[in-house]
Amino acid sequence: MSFEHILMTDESDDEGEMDLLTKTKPKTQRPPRYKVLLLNDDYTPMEFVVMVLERFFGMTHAQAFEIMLVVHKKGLAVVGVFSHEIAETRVAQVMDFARRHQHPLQCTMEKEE
Ligand code: TYC
Repeated sequence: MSFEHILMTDESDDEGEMDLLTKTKPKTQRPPRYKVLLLNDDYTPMEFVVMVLERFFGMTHAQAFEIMLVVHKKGLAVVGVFSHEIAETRVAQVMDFARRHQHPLQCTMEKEE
């Protein structure tokens, strides 16, 4: 558990001075999120990448085409942000699908922040 230190004035002090107290407040931990990244290469057909984005990331054809072009032009793009388990599954699904079709398409995950 992490704690947040808060500076407070002590009102029990009748001298009218500002005494600084430190309080600890339990901070709720949010589960970490993971970015799933798709990487460009020179060989995977554009239409295959579009199909991957539709099939595994629930994108429409138009959304998938747009993101595919971002990857093609910029080298990579974040295609979704998920829990560790979901991100791992999506990466495995993409890598397996690409391998079975003998395309060198690469998909990875990285912790957010
Ligand atoms: N650069 C590929 C081509 O010109 C297309 C491509 C796009 C490949 C996105 C991978 O993640 C990728 N055929």
